[in-house]
Amino acid sequence: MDDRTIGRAGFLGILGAGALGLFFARDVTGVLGRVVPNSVSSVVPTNGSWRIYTVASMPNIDPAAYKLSVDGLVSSPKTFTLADLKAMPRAEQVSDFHCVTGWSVQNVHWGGVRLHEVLDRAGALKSAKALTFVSAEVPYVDSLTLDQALLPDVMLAYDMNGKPLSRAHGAPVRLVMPEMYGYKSVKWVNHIDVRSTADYGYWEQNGYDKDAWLGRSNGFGV
Ligand SMILES: Nc1nc2c(c(=O)[nH]1)N[C@H]1C(S)=C(S)[C@@H](COP(=O)(O)O)O[C@H]1N2
Ligand SMILES: [Mo]
Repeated sequence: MDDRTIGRAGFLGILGAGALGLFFARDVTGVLGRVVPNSVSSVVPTNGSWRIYTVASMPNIDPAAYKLSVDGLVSSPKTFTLADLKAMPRAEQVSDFHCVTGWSVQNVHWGGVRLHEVLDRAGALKSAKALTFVSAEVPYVDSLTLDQALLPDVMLAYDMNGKPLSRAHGAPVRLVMPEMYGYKSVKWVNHIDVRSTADYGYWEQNGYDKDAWLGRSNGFGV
């Protein structure tokens, strides 16, 4: 058990769990974390190290030229610069990261923005039910339903462990979806297509489990 994580529940109370039975809380500094460690972390004995993945070639994006476009089922399609994203309310969290191939990195500190910040500005329509995250690394892509994307610990991250996200980890902006296997956490995201259905992503089309929730697939299920 992770005592530090459990201890957080005592600070500022428990935030929404939603229908998914996930519980979150903020520590004294306001950083979000999971109250109950997920079953996956509790059977992973050591804190591993990252493997850097690409399927084509690693984009080299000038942060000053970066643009995130948000379009599809929205009332006003928008394009955000990195400065625009940084001007939005900042979100921070500590979460674990699990690749379905069996490695994990625990207690990663992320900084960025929640999805609702960009969706509110673009005005998601009633028919909007899912988001497709498109990487500058063509053809990498993956999707979340709107409900999944709006979980308290899902974010567009531009900082990792107190520093700007590195190129290898998806600079300047990647998706972080800690409740699901790492293939959902699209790196070098530069386009969010708001859609009516969540289409399968790159790895789901290439044999990875279509149910990406932690513990349900191969790897560390209990
Ligand atoms: N653009 C892009 N995003 C990606 C991938 C990739 O190959 N390309 N790999 C995914 C997988 S399978 C994992 S486990 C994580 C790995 O994150 P890292 O490369 O920062 O360690 O990125 C995910 N996002
Ligand atoms: Mo992965």
